[in-house]
Amino acid sequence: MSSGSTGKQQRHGYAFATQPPSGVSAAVLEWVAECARLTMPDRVVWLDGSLDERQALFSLGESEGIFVQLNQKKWPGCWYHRSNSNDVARTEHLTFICTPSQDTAGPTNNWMDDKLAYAKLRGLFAGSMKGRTMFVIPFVMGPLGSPLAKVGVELTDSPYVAANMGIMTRMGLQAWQQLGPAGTEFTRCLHSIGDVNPERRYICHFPFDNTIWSFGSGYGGNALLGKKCLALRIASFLGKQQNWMAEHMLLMGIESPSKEKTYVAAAFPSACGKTNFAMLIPPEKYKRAGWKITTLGDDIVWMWVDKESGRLHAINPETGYFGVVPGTNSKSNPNALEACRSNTIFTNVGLVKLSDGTFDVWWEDSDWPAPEKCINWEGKEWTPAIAKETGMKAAHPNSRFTAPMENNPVLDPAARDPKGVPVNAIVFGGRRSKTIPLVYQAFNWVHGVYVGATIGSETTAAATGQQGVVRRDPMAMLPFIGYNIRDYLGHWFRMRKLMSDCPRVFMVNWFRKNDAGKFLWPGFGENMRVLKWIVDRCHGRAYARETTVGWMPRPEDIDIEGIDVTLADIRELETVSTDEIKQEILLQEELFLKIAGELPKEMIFQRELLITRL
Ligand code: GTP
Ligand code: SPV
Ligand code: MN
Repeated sequence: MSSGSTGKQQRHGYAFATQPPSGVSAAVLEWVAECARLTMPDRVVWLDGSLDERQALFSLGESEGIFVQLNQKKWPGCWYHRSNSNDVARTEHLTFICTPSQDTAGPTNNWMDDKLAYAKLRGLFAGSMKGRTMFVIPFVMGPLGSPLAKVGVELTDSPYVAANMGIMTRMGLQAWQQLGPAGTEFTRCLHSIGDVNPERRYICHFPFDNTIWSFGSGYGGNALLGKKCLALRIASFLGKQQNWMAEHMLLMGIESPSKEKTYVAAAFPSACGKTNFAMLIPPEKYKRAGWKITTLGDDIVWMWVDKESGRLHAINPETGYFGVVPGTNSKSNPNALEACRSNTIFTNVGLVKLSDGTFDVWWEDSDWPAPEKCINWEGKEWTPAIAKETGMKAAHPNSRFTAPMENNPVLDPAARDPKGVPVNAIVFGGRRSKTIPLVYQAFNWVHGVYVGATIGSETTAAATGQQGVVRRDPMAMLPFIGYNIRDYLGHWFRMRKLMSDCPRVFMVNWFRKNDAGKFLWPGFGENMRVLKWIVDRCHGRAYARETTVGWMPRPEDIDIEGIDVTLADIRELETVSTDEIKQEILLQEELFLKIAGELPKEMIFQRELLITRL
């Protein structure tokens, strides 16, 4: 390792710090030294989170061929990255919870004995950073000063990961301050891109050691360790012990014409509409009436019971959006598009060379006409003709933008408030072409937990594997629960006892199709019409009828003025077929059998009640 006499490493005129700043705790120094001895980087660089440094990370990445600068007139501060084509989604089969006992991980997680996992990964990490730079990335998840804010340190050999962490987390010197000069409580995140070989790819979590080791992938959820690994898997494990919750949810504010504010947290599985819902623009008529939607977060919430009010409060631990690109346009999600206008990283979209030699990006269903040609996510030449002939995509269906939340024109004023916001409603949802109605409300919290626990959803491109098959995805957390699902569900039931007033619970499905395979509901901004019913229910205003699955609006309770949806469509969308629900209960067995013998009794009661109602 060369530190240089000045403690700085020159890179394109910028000097990265090669010595730790003052105030870094001994525990951090020791751990970084230990990891450096294992991975043997040529140099260790201590990131401070400054803007100049971010620029230097991009320049360094550019010289390594992993970043391409986009046309700065059209895309100020924006960069393009293409990952290895075998490394474009989360790999759930290579993701492990590593503990002494398999029971801690439970039946839905891949488990590895912790000692074996350390031994195996030590072998992979040994010398893996030779000839490379190790970046020390200090970061905080959660607003500084929040009771739940957590410090993490990620060591990585990827400038792409470092630049992303700078957008997605509170990265930099403030993390050392939050930890304190004697601090020992931080999540130890070790990452190396290795040789990006799926055969040598492991994403390992050691919840008892507050440690994450990830090897062989540079893709988002596998490599930005503050996100799914820390803020969901490790955090859910901690939350169970400390009476709080880490959930795969968006968080949004709804202001009514009378300035009443309602906060909704919603759990939809990956690539099922969280980012879109969190940023929705109400239809013209609602805007005119004074309805406003604001975003607090689009992927993760941490929730705890506020001592004073006895209500559930929530924060978004992140500071950016790692969002699905294809389909993002000025009609579907103008706010997301606006958020991507500057200081954004585009990963695995099409790269277009302009006539002046600068670069643009393109993706399917964007606002811009298709280019004559571009380089697609696999690095191959793409043309509209090739696309037509072979079905080749310019952008990978799971291509992503990394955009700072500051760029969101409808960022909620409380988005950085350490006290969080009180949650009025929890909304569950899935991608279901049949069976599940547009919206219903659970009878109470316990029923709501059953509804969330039995979510089924058609799989998407966000994870590798077969797509479009219905799988159970409890609370949209199946890939992210950091411990035994039995205890996770028990925790949800138990949380009710800690609250004096609890959020109302709903289920939605934007994806129901008719027999011709066409979506019955227009979705996106028009989801406001469903949201209004939810908000009104929260405040005891809207009408609902009791059905076998829960409280439902009458068809006339969903406003369809100004959209191409008829009352008959709404009836179809809200149809609950006894036969289909029976089928659904049978499908739930897939989950129940896994937890057999240990299923929280509330789950069994709720299923019995549902069967009785049928
Ligand atoms: P992750 O970032 O993977 O957790 O996903 P997400 O839940 O934030 O999903 P996102 O909002 O990015 O939506 C993914 C895809 O779902 C989009 O590309 C849209 O095509 C589709 N989608 C989102 N909202 C709607 C909707 O209301 N109706 C329909 N039909 N499709 C939607
Ligand atoms: C998801 O897959 O749910 C995402 C993207 O939000 S990733 O960060 O890759 O997990
Ligand atoms: Mn997600």
